[in-house]
Amino acid sequence: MSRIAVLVPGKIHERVLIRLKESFDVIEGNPSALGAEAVGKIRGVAVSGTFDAAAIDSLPSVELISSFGVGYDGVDAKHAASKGIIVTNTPDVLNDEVADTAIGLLLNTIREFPRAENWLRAGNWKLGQNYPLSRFSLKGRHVGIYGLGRIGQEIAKRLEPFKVKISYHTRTRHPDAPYGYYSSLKDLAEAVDTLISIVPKTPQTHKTINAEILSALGPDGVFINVGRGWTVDEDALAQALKSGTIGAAGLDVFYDEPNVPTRLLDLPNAVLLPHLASGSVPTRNAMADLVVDNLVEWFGKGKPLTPVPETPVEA
Ligand code: NAP
Ligand code: 8YV
Repeated sequence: MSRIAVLVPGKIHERVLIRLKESFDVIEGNPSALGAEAVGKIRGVAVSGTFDAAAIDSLPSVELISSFGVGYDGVDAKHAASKGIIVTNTPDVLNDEVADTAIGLLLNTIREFPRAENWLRAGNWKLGQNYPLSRFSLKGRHVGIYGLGRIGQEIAKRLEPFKVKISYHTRTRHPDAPYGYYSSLKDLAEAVDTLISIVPKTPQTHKTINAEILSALGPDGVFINVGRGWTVDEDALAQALKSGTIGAAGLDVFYDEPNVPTRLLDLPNAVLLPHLASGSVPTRNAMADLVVDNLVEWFGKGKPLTPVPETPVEA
């Protein structure tokens, strides 16, 4: 008996391919290179990155699109839902890794550890010099978290032992959260001196970190982004860092990855990482497993494990 066909349209974690091949007929590459009969057999997709409306429409028999990553902004989930097609993502299994990265990036940005290491490697220490004292300290800061979802909550929990004050902005208040709530991002930015962004890429979050918000954060302000580059007006951020409108920034994500603007690369007060917040072997393996397990569960038991909110089935 022939097995169910699953399309892998582009590059994906190797473990996804290995595990998929245990249960499915895996078709790799662009479906436009396949004949109509082969395309018609594809019932599942495993994708890392983009799968737009046209790609969805090109597969007449597709039932489930399993997306690698918790952010599924590359997949047109609304369009899929309108056709009764399920989209799944990989929530929760990466919360700890991403929250740990946010804390590491925050400390690197505030205490300048990457710059200090470069200074040591350049031979300055043995010349009898001392690395300059960092301008900023985490001690006594008021940290605002923009997005208190699965990952934002883990970031907040990790911040508690640092004895900083913690506040947040989301559209929906979390009455049980022991942190200050601000119903607007502007009010949050005015109240805090440190802002961590961990919101998804949506039409509502586009360039919401703009000149006004950065100015509200102030000259001692530190901005950290582990959410999506889409959320930031990078021109305004580079200008704010250069002019001293804010003090420093730590960024794991960028507007047009992997293109990091020169105006950010040139700044000494920006710590820049290549979108690696979930990038450890164990966490990426767990994400890969969840991509495959969603397909296995759907085709085996008729119930996906982690459908996205737009999708027309209950979790
Ligand atoms: P989540 O559980 O869905 O949480 C999202 C949070 O953002 C919620 O608190 C939500 O609250 C808030 N939010 C959404 N839209 C908002 C808006 N317009 N204004 C204010 N708050 C808004 O998602 P998650 O699992 O924590 O992941 C968050 C995002 O992090 C992902 O979507 C992904 O883009 C990014 N991410 C990045 C990496 C990386 O490698 N750097 C890794 C993992 C995830 P309300 O709905 O109440 O507003
Ligand atoms: C991944 C992420 O790096 O989960 C997300 O939303 O941004 C990261 O964990 C990405 O999805 C893999 O390409």
